[in-house]
Amino acid sequence: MINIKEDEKLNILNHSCAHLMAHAIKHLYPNAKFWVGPVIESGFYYDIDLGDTVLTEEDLPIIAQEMKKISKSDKLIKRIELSKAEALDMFKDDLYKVDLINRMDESDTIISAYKQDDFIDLCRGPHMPTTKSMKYFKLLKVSGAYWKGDSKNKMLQRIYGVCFEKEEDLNNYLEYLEEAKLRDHRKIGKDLDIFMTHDLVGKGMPLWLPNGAIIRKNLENYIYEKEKNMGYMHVYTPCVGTVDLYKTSGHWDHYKENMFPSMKVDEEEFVLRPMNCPHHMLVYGNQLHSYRDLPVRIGEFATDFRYEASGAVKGLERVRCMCQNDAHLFVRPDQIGEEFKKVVSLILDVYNDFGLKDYKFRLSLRDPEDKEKYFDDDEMWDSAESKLREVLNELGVEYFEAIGEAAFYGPKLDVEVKPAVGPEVTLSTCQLDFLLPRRFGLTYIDKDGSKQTPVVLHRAIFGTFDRFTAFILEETKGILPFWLSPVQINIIPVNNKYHLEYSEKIYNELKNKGFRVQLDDRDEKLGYKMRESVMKKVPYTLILGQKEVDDNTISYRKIKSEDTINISVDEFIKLINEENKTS
Ligand code: TSB
Ligand code: ZN
Repeated sequence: MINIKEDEKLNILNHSCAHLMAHAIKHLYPNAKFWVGPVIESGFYYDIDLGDTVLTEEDLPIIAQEMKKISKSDKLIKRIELSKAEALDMFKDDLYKVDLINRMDESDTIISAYKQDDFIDLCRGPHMPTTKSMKYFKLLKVSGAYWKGDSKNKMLQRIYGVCFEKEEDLNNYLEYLEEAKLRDHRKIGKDLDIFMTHDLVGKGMPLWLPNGAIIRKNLENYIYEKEKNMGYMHVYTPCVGTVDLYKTSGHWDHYKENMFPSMKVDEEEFVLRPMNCPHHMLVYGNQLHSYRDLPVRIGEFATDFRYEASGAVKGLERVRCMCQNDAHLFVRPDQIGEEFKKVVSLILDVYNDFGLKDYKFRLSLRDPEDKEKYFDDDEMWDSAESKLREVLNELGVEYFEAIGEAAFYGPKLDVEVKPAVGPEVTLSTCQLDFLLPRRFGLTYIDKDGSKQTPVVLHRAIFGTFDRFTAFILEETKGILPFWLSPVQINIIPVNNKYHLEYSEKIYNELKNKGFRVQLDDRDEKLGYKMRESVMKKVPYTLILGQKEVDDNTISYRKIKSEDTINISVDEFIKLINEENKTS
């Protein structure tokens, strides 16, 4: 989709539209004060202080109408240049503008403002020449936003909008937004009873409902089998640790703002864990290891807690309580390349099984100039980074490099995906780490009898079960592969009076074979039940009537298809057995 911020023309147009909106708001609410109104990837927003007035979606068309009026009146948009003193004087009654002016660099000797008719606003520009340029816009939503993003500050109101040069572009964009809304996993998750949230549990803490739990269990089984075959050993460890554990790992110093606050029990101080690495370090350290034992691969489906800002939490995609498909791979330095290759191959294998195509690999490297952010061992960094590149090239994987994005402890590879709504997120990750094993004093006995420190690869293929589920719900629009669907087969008797007995027989047969099957024997019309079956995205709907009873067959309709197919029960079982395979 188009990135408005990066398209120069659209950027200026949207910025000017933000001013047009502020202008209209000033007409409608003369006491309104304005904070900032930037252009973003999907249009623009403006943060506004309206005193005690709280806007709702219903106010947006009224504001839009006033905007149209100003637009039509074709007012010139003029640039005015001011000294800092003049600017401070001009906006002296507006604490937000004064704050902005005072934050400007001393080198900003000239401050610009833009004036259109009776409205003036501080702005770097540039802008469109007249208000008439902003004809095809739409105000999209309104929400609360703390001043400067700080929850201790006043809550302002943020109105989002978007503007295009042509009506057709606007309509296409709005259509795309409508479609994205339907694809949003929060909607699908609700429609298909996959997860819920509740204020009494808290923000960012979804509850997985039975349908969601079936998906998650199947994902766990799927990845567990793959990992087991690759020599992973799975463990269970507690989702708390003492503060000392996280001081040892370094998280307490470097990751504290992402953690829940600590709690005291007797004499011990605990934290909910944000990551599982420290626990897995201890598991590795529990035994002596020889160079021959490595790689040691310790996996866990592990619950973590992270403090995510309340405005950032989103369905299953960004949560405060999550379950990682985590593993820590302890390798000798000479095994880094090979092990990394196995991880990337596993990622490709899994994405292929799910038919995922829309993703990007990002290789995050250090900035060699930045000696502070990255631990200082150029040789180690160079060799690790070139090994990762080599592997990616060998596998023919397309990737882009992000210099200066590596973690303090090593380079990493992330898989970036775009959700239906909102910015890109990371799904899979594989991070090299030279430091953590040192902090925990981990060793292996090398060939010559000397003690050496292993290197660790942190990796999560699904990322978290939460985020992965969110993503596949959006990618598939809720039509999951057969093996993952909560209800795989829905049986509808044409007439309960005559066909229920046969339907029950088929139901039992399929159920006994281990399929997730449902019998819809409600007293509702056939058409209604069939529509509901499609709405619930059930892969196979069986319609059993007199013909099927007489021939001992079944008729099925596959999701996304209009055809009804009649086959023998055995043939049908063969068909779904095939579909039940995960790859
Ligand atoms: C891979 N220690 C490593 C681990 O060994 C680690 O925790 N890496 S992480 O911080 O990148 O998290 C792993 C994955 O969890 C991410 O790639 C992302 O897919 C997922 N994730 C991170 N934060 C959230 C969140 N708030 N909600 C849902 N999933 C998340
Ligand atoms: Zn880790």
